[in-house]
Amino acid sequence: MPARLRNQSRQVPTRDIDESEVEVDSTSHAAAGATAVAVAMRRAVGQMGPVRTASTLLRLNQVDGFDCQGCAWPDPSPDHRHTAEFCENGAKAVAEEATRQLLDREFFATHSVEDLAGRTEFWLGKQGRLTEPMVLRPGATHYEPVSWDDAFATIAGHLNRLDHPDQATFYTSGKTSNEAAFAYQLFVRSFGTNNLPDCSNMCHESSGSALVDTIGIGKGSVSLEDIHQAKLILVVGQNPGTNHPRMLSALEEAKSRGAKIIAINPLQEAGLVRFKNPQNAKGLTVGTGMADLHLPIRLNGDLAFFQAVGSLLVEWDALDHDFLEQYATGLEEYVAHVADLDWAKVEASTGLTRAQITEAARMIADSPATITCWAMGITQHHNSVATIKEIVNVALLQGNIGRPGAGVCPVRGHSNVQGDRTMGIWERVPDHFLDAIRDEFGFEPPREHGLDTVGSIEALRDGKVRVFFGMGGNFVGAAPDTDATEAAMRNAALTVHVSTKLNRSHVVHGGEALILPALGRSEKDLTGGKVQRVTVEDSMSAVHASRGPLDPPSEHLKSEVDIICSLALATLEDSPVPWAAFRDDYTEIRRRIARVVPGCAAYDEKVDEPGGFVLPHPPRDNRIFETKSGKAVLTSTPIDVLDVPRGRYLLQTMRSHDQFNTTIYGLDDRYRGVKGGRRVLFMNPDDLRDAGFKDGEVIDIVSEWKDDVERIARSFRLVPYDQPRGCVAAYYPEANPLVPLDSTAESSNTPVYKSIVVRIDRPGQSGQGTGDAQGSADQGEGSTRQDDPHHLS
Ligand SMILES: Nc1nc2c(c(=O)[nH]1)N[C@H]1C(S)=C(S)[C@@H](COP(=O)(O)OP(=O)(O)OC[C@H]3O[C@@H](n4cnc5c(=O)[nH]c(N)nc54)[C@H](O)[C@@H]3O)O[C@H]1N2
Ligand SMILES: Nc1nc2c(c(=O)[nH]1)N[C@H]1C(S)=C(S)[C@@H](COP(=O)(O)OP(=O)(O)OC[C@H]3O[C@@H](n4cnc5c(=O)[nH]c(N)nc54)[C@H](O)[C@@H]3O)O[C@H]1N2
Ligand code: SF4
Ligand SMILES: [Mo]
Repeated sequence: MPARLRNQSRQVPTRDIDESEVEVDSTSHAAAGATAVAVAMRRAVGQMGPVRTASTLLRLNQVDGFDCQGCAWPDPSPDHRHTAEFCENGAKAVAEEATRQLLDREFFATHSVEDLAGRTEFWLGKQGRLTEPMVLRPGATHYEPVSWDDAFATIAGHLNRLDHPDQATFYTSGKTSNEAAFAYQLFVRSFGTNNLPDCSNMCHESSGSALVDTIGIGKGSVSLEDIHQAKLILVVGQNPGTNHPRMLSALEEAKSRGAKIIAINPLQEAGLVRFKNPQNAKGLTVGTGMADLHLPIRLNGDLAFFQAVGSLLVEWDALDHDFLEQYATGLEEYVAHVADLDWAKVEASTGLTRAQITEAARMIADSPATITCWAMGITQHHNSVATIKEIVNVALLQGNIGRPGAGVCPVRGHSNVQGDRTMGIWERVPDHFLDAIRDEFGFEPPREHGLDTVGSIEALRDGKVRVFFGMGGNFVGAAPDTDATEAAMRNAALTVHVSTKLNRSHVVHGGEALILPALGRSEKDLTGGKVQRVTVEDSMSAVHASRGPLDPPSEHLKSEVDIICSLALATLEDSPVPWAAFRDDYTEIRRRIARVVPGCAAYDEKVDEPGGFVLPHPPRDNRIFETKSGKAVLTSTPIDVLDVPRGRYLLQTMRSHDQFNTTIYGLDDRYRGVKGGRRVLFMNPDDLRDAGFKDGEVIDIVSEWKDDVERIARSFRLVPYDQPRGCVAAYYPEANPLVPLDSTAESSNTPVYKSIVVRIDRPGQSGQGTGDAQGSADQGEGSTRQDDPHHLS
C-alpha cells in the first residue's frame, strides 16, 4: 500500500432527507401479507387519487390491459389471472408514474440547475411528471421550455456536426417497448454507429455471456409452468420478496405441489424466510416458511459452491449419462478438474461448512427436476460469467435443461429489458441480425462493435464521445463510480434524456442539455390519431401487447416511438426507412419486426392471441444447442478465493423495499426493519463489536482499489444485521461512488456492484470531502484497521 493516496470524495446531495430520523427495528418481518396490500393502496391513492387508482390497478397485467412497468416477472396464463394481478411494488411503480403531481415551466424557472444538482434522487423524483420539452442552453443557469421541433433540430445539429457517428452514444433503459426499441436501434444504425449501451450491461449481461457460451442462447430456459412443476428450486443471489414479488406466488404454487426450495444468500431475505399470500384468504393470517434450506453464503462464494456441488454429483454418480453423452461436451475435463477439489478453498470462499454444502448437494442429487433462479447477487462480481457457467455445469450434469420443471432461470430486472435485446438493442449484435436489417431496409449497417455502458463513460471522459442520448433510465445515478461518471457527462457537448420523471442525469449535464418528456406505459397513446398499442417480452420469453388506460398528464408528451421517428426525420437525409409511417401506425413497425427479428414471424397476429406468444428457445424446446460444437458446454474454472486484506470488508450494494433502481419511492425498507432513511451500512453484529463500533454510529465507507484512488461515501449509520462475517451491505445508488469504473466482470464488463473491498472510517479520518477530487491525503494514520481473524488475507 503506497503511503500517499489520492482521495476522491465529492459532496453528494443529502439535504432533503434527515437521516438522523432513521429508525431500525430488528424483529423479523414477513413478506407480502395484509401490510403489503395496505401500503400499496395507501401509496396509490395518495399519488393517483381513488378513481385513478381503481381504473388503473384493475387493468394492470390483464389480457386487455397494460404490462406492469415494474419487474420482468411473467404473468400467469390468461385463464389463471386474478382480478388483482399485481404486487405491492407493482402498485408503487404505477402510482409513481400516474401521480397527479406535475412539473411545469415555473418549476424550472424557480430552481436553477445548480440548486437541482444539490437535491437527492428522492426529492427530484417526487417533484412530479415532466410535462413539456426543456432545454438548457450553453452557459445557462436554468432549463427553459423548447418546442419539439427546436429540440429535434438541436439534436440533429449536434449529431450531424460530429466527425464520426461513433462520437455519439445511445443508452437504453429496460422499460422501452419492443416497437420503440426496434425503431431506436434502426435509427442509431442508420445514423452509423453500434454505440447502443443499455442497462443490461449493468444487470444480466453476465448471464447472457455465460449462457450464449454454454447453451447457445442468452436467455433462461424455463416457463412459469416449469416453476410450478419443479421439484427443487434454488433461489440464488436474488431478493424476490422485494424485487420480483409475484415470484413468491409461483414458489408457493410449486411448494404446494411438493417442491423444495433452497435460498442461497448472505442475507435472510423476507420473502424467502416467511411469506403470506395476500390473494389467499388463509394466507392473510397464516405464514408459511418458503425456503427449506437457507445457506448464508459469503459474498462471491457461489462459484465455489456450485463447483463443490458438481464434484459431489460426480462422486455420487448422480448424473444423467444419456443427456451428457448425447448433448454435452467437456465432461471429461470437468470430471478431472473437480476430482481435485480443494475443500479448504471452498469453505473459505463460501463461508459455509462442507456439511452444509453436502446437505444442499444431497437435495439436488435427489431431485428429478431442478430449476436454478438467480439475479444481481450472481451477475455483479468480477467472476460472474464463470459463476453462471458453474450453475450451468450443475444443470447439465443432471440433464436439467429441456425437461419439464427444470432449467436455468436468470430473473430479469426491468419489465422489457429482455425484449429490448431481442429487438437489437445491443452494442455487439450478431451479424445475422445486421444482415437482416440490410436486406429489409436496403442500407449497410455499421459492423464494428459499439460501446457498452462502461465503455461509453470512458469514451465521454476521454472526449471520444461528444453526444449522450438516453432512452429512459438514469445513467448518472445507475452507473458505477459516481464521481467519474459525473465528470464524464459534464465533458459531453450535448446530453439528451427521454424521461418521465426528473432525475440526477438531467442535472449533471453536458454543454447543452435536453429533457424530452415521454408517455408512460400506463397512458393512452394516440400518436397518429389512433389508439396505439405496444408489445413487451417478459423474463420467460413471452411476448404480449400492452395498452395504457390513463389520460396523459400533459398534451405535450410524445410517445417514445414518436420521439425516435421524429428525430430520425430531423437527422437523416434520404433514409430508406419509412419513419413517418412507423410513427403514425406502430403496426408498420411490427410488420418489420416480423421480417427482421428471429422468432417473430407473423408478429402482429401472434401478439393478438390472449396472453401473446412465446419466443423459440432451442435448448428448452428441442435440446438443440447452437454453440460452436453444437453441444452444451461444461466448463472447468479454478476457484480463486476473493482476497480481502485485514480490517477490510466485502460490500454489496442492493435495493431497499421502497425503490425501483434510482427511483426512490419512500424511505422505509420494511422487510429489513429500516424506517425513515437510506444511508445505512448493514454489518455483522460480531464484526461491529470486534471493530469497536457502536450500533447506530455514523461512519464513512472508503473503497480501496488497485488504482490507489480512495473513493469515499460519507455519513452512513451502522446497523447490526445478521450476515456472514466480513460482509457488509448498503443501498444503491447511495453507495455507487464506491464502485471503481474499471472494476468490472470478466467478459461481460458489468460493474462489480456486489463485492467491493472497503474499510470503515470514523468521520474525519479520511479526506475532507469539500467538493472536487482532492489532493493527497495520508491514509496511514487514523484509519480503522482492526485485525479481524475472520478476514482472509
Ligand atoms: N421493487 C423493485 N423491483 C425491482 C427493482 C427495484 O429496484 N425495485 N429492480 C429491478 C431490476 S433492474 C433488477 S436487475 C432486479 C434486481 O433484483 P435482485 O437481484 O433481487 O436485487 P438486489 O437488491 O440487487 O439484490 C441482490 C440479492 O442478492 C444477494 N447477494 C448479493 N451478493 C451475493 C452473492 O455474492 N452471492 C449470493 N448468493 N447472493 C448475493 C443480496 O443479499 C440480495 O438478496 O429487480 C428488478 N425489480
Ligand atoms: N450500485 C449498484 N448500481 C446499480 C445496480 C446495483 O445493484 N448496485 N444495479 C444496476 C442495474 S441491475 C440496473 S438495471 C441499472 C438501472 O439503470 P436505469 O435503468 O438507467 O435506471 P432507473 O433508475 O431504472 O431509471 C429511472 C428513470 O427512468 C425514467 N423512466 C421511467 N419510466 C420511463 C418510461 O416509461 N419511459 C422513459 N423514457 N423513461 C422512463 C424516469 O425518468 C426515471 O427517473 O442500475 C444498475 N446500477
Ligand atoms: S411482480 Fe413485478 S411485474 Fe409483477 S406486479 Fe410486481 S413489480 Fe409488477
Ligand atoms: Mo437490472
